[in-house]
Amino acid sequence: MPAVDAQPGPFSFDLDSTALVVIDMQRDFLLPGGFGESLGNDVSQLRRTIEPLAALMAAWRAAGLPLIHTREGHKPDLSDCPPAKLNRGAPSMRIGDPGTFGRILIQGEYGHDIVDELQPIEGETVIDKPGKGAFYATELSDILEKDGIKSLVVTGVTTEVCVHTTVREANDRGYECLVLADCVGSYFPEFQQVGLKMIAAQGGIFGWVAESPSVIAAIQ
Ligand code: TIU
Repeated sequence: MPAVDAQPGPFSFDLDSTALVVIDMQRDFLLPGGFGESLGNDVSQLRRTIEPLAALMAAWRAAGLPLIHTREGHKPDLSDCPPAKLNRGAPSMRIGDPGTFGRILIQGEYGHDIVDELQPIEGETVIDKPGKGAFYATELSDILEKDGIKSLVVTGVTTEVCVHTTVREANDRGYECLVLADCVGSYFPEFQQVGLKMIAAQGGIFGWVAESPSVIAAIQ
């Protein structure tokens, strides 16, 4: 059973029951000129994850292990977007409004899809989720159960929002979660730092934290 150096201690996982989850690496969040940047966010804080994540995904695929992508977004008629979410933010910069890369966070739009460098390949699961967490109103739980998955290696954006919501719930559902510091990103450096600390504090209160090169070494 491979083990990697992690906080608060070694993370052991079984190759037969571990999935890599790549959360919301979408153009709307990551591309210069996109929705995220138009809200005043520094997208370079997220873009630093693309290169290490591409290397990790290549190694994960070479090892023949399951890879799950998620995308945050909504149906074109917004029927799956609660008013509490829709009415957030400056008018004209809300979900469904026209943005640089199509209607903001709407399924089928260019901006809603995953960045070119990290596009899914045939056979990989893509979960479209209306919430921050990857379990709410999605088929993720059924897929993990069907495939006998017990551990998750979690990557993507943003650390304190969709990554945290997903990992917290995965932990409650009984999954052991390893979050990779170099493959998760926040627009806010202080949230990145404290967001990672929160996971591994108190003896790993809801997960473990490591760096991707140690996972790549463990699966080769
Ligand atoms: N994917 C994800 O984290 N969605 C967000 O809206 N994150 C922000 O930090 N805004």
